[in-house]
Parts: sequence; structure tokens; C-alpha cells
Amino acid sequence: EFTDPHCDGKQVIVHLFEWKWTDIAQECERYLGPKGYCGVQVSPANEHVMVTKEYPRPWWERYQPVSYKLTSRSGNEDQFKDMVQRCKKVGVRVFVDVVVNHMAGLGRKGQGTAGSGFDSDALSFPGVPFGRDNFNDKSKCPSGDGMVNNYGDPNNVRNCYLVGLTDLDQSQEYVRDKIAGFFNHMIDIGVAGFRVDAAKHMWPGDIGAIQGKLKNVDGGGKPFFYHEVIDQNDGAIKVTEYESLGYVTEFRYCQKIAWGIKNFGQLGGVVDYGWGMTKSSNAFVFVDNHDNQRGHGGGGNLLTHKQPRDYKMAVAFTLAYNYGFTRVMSSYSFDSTDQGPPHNSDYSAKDVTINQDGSCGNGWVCEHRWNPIGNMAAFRNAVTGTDLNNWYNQGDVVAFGRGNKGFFAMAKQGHAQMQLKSGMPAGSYCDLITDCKKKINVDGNGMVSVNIDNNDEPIMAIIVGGHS
Ligand code: LM2
Ligand code: CA
Repeated sequence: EFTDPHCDGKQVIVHLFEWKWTDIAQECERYLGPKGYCGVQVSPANEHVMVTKEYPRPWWERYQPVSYKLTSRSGNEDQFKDMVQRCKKVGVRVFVDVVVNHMAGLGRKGQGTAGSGFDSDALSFPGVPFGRDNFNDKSKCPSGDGMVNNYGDPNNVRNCYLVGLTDLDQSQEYVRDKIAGFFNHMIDIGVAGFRVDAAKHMWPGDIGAIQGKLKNVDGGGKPFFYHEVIDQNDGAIKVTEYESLGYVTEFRYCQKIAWGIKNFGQLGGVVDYGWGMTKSSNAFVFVDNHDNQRGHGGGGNLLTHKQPRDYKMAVAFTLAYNYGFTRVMSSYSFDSTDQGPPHNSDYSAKDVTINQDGSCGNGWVCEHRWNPIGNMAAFRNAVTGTDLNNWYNQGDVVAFGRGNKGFFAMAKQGHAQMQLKSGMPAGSYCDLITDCKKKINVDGNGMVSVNIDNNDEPIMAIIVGGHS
């Protein structure tokens, strides 16, 4: 339950971080649909605070809800509906980042993005409405100052205020109903699932009770869920507590893949069950996310778009490998960790423009359009359910097959001309990474003529059906 993304078996979603709904609708039609992406994770869709004091309109203002009205920095409800429907029409589902552990931070008041008034210190959120009684009080939170400050104690982590954010009491039927109503409203619009922000800070039983109140998505079945639980073997809360509720984020993979790209000899060990990593059927896997790419939640020792060559290898490998359900990150460039999306003078987010060569303009990085990333969605879709075979890992080359459906190779130094065993049927295949600029031959014994050279990316990939 909660593990079906409802996208006809496709396997890759992309987080279009801070994109406007109108831009996402277009991106589904012009790129994500044709490339075989399963879906898109969108930034929180509900009403949030507008921060002006510490920093003008940071990205993180969207993690401070004011109500569950669907007007946010990305657009209004009509635009949201239009996006969900247009994406669905081209086979791309929408997954919404939902922030329901808390409302806005202490010390904040005024109006949210949909015009609702609120006053955090008075625990007053009339746009929902939530009032004083709906929040966790000192009797439940064991910390002296009411803040989360001891990750060794589940009561502290889950019943206290995370960085001063007013903490909702999800054990209350009323609170559960409001949250479930918010989710059901989006399900009615056609949303297929949810990323649960700060799931670690909520009791699994409370999340389960909320899920129990949800409608089926259109087409039938429970919505897809992935829970943000940062478990780096450093506290009392374990990802396993959330496995019955859907997928759980596997942050340890971010460190493992960064290490593996640095040391190709370690790539065979990127999935380390001895280290407590989640079993594949529940692991939600990514190279970086919107938090850790800027040193927020779970940062340190990882690869981002700022190291493009290594990053492409990391993401391509992840999409080729047989672990978990995968999400690709799509960023905007930033200097400060607080900086919000590229914006106009009124702080509205800038349009995503597309250049001649398919890259994005206006400050949007669009990693998901880089060939070794975007073209690998087709690879992962093609090899679903196959075993990993013919593993080769020597002298800074790593290569492997996926059943008789696909073969992947990368060379850290940027060149490899060699014959490697594969399970592929004989033929001449298109190299996915170069959009078929290179042809790759497989002979009658399954020997692949690996061809990676310094003129192109240090990666090659072929799939059945992808004959040249
Ligand atoms: C998460 N996971 O558990 C998110 O993935 C993470 O991005 C969120 O924090 C966090 N939970 C709460 O949803 C982000 C950001 C924080 C930011 C909060 C709230 O990483 O820095 O905190 O959103 O906007 C900000 C200020 C912080 C302040 C707080 C409350 O940075 O200094 O604390 O607001 O006003 C006093
Ligand atoms: Ca909580």
C-alpha cells in the first residue's frame, strides 16, 4: 500500500523545486512526458508565510504553512488544477510536498500568500482553522524550552517545536480531519501522491490514521507516499518505523554515492544494509535534495549540480542501478543558502525559459534535462524488475547489465574502449547518453564494444528497443 506511483510502471520522478505551476504544465508536455518521466514533485502548494525580515522571500518560507488554501508562490488553485490535468494527460503525475507537522514559526504574523490572517504566537490560523488547542503543549514536550533539542528521545523529536515551528498535535481527530481534507482536496484534483515533509517529527501511528482517511486516486488505489525521515544512524528514530506507510527517504545513499564517485572501487557498496539502509522496496533514493544541496537537513559530503561532471555520473549510475525508487533533483543556481528562486522585482518567480540547445535560462539549472540524467529515465523504465548482472569494476571503469534489457558503463577518466560481457541480444544499439550520436555494438556472444571517449560524457547506456 502507498507504494504505487500510478504512472503506468514508469520509475523516475523529478523535483521541479520552486517552479511555477504554469511552467510545470509546459514542462510535462514538452519534456517530461516524451522522456518517460513518471511524475513531478512540486513545492508545497498550500498557503504559506511571506518572509521579508531575515531575508527577502527565501525558499524556506514555503515550509511555514498558514492554511491549506491552494495559493502559494507557485500559483493559485486554477493554475494548480490546470497543471495537474495537463501533466496527467501526457502520462506525468503530480506529487505534492506536504507540510503538516507544523504551521508557521513563532514570532511570525500577518497575512499568508492566499490572504489569510495568522498569528503564530497566539497559535491562531483562522484560514484552516487551527487554534491554541490543536498544537502540542508543554505537557507533551519534554524539552525545557519547548524546542526539539534531543534526537535521542522520540517524544522530544515529535512533540516539541522544530526550529520554533508551531507543532500540530496529529493525535487529535480534528487535526487529522483537516490534514486528510487537504490531501483529499488535492486527490480530487488528480494528484497521485505526497512527499511528507518532516515525517520524522510525527508519530507513524498518526500518519497512518491520516492515510486511513484518504480517498483512492483516480484510476483506483491508494496515493503514493514517501516520507522524509532523515536517518543517518544518529538518533532514536529509524526509517523502518515508517516502512508500512510507503517509501522512506534514504539519506545515507547521498553520502554513499558521493563516496563511490570519488572512489570508483567503492561503487559496489553503495547500498550498505550493514549500515542500516532501507530495503529496496521501500527506499526512496536521490543523489541530493533541495535541503542537503544547500547545507540544510542532512547536508555534507554530497554531490550537486555544482560539480556537474561527477554529478552526472552519480545520477546516471543511480538510475541504472537496481536500488529503490528514484527522484531526480532540478535546481536553480544560488549563492546564499537562503536565496529563493530566480525572481522578478516583485519577488514573483521568473519563468523557466528554454534555450536552443534544450538547457534552461533565467537562472534555472534544469539538471533533469542534462542528457545523462533525462535520457536515463528511459533506461530505468526499460530495465524495471530485472537483476543486475555482469558487474565490472576495474581501473576506474564501472559497468553492469540489467537482465537482458540494458547495459551501462562509465569511465572516470573519460575514456574506455573495451569488450565487456553483457546479457544483451546481438545488435547495433543507440547510445542513450549521446542521443544516438554513438552506436554501440553487441555481438552474438553478448560482448559489448564499450565506447567512451573524451569528446563526450564519460558515460554510455543502451537498452533493448533502442536499436540504431
Ligand atoms: C524539513 N524536514 O524535516 C524540511 O525538509 C526542511 O527544509 C524544513 O526546514 C523543515 N523540515 C521544516 O519544514 C526549512 C529550512 C529551515 C527553515 C524552515 C521553516 O531548512 O531553515 O527555518 O524550513 O521555514 C526557518 C529559519 C529558522 C527559523 C525557522 C522558524 O531558517 O532560523 O527558526 O524558519 O521561523 C527560528
Ligand atoms: Ca511534531
